[in-house]
Amino acid sequence: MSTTWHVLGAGSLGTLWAARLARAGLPVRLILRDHGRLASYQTANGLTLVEQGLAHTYPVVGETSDSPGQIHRLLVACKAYDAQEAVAQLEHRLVPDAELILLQNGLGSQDAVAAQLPQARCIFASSTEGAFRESDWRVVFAGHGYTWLGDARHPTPPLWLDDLQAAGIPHEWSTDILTRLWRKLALNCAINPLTVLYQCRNGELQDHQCEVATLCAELADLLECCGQPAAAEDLQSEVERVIQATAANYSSMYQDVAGARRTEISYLLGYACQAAARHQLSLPHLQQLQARLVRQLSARGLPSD
Ligand code: NAD
Ligand code: KPL
Repeated sequence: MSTTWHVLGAGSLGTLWAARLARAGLPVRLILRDHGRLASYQTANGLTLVEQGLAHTYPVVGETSDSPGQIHRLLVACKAYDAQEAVAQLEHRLVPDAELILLQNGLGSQDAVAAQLPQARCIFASSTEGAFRESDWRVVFAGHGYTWLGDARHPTPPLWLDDLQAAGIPHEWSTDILTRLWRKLALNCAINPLTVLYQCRNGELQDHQCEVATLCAELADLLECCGQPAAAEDLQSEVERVIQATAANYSSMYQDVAGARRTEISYLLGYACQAAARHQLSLPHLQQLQARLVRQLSARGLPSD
């Protein structure tokens, strides 16, 4: 009998994973915020995933953090700023050697969760898949991609990667997951804040090439200083390539701001600036960028952390 996949957070990525695991006949349970959300979910008859215009509903069982039953495997699919508290609410149900898969973007939240649960195995993930919530309990699979998973402390891949294979979740076990997360953080820092400040699509950053190049140079210095030279390699050319390849898109941070949602700034630019300060590295443009972004978020009445 397969171990149950508990999925914490019924948002875009949580639904995308839960629906595909359930479709493959694997045992999945969805953990919702509270009894109100659970009651709402129960009237919907399951999670709906829309793929290439076709909608399918999967009757995944819902529960809340105070439901009974131990948790052996937990997919944490909430935003970085919610991860620590969401996991804390479940601590009493986690077996000592539980496995957690942390899907958060940026850096900082993963270490915080791992420190909270020293006996658990925390697997960090970095995903290029894209999904968005069309309405409650209904998610659109918007962009095919890949998920890299890794554990900096134990390089042995877990056996349950077979479940991901069976569920058709494209993935790869990575022995350098921190490098991947740092690289993605650097890309996000070079692109996302500028799209908010200039209120533009990614492609319009081609009109701000000098500013992008200056940020990339500072980010590369930071990566080197943080012991991540591989993440610094050809950073500027990759940023330029991503800007071109995603020219018509709005960045995830732009979309959060446009939707008046909290951003993950503290786990992206905030994390980068703090790491620079720890290393006494002066990165004036990155720091200025953070100050401008914080001002912009505050002016819009959004949290700046
Ligand atoms: P989301 O906001 O759509 O979903 C998060 C869900 O977690 C929400 O439904 C929220 O209610 C729930 N949640 C928060 N606290 C909870 C708690 N205590 N108990 C139960 N549920 C709780 O977020 P998302 O877009 O799925 O993003 C999740 C993470 O994945 C983020 O770090 C994001 O940057 C990253 N990511 C997202 C995408 C994407 O396409 N959506 C792609 C790559 C990476
Ligand atoms: O990941 C991204 C995002 O929008 O968050 C890209 C497309 C790489 C832009 O930084």
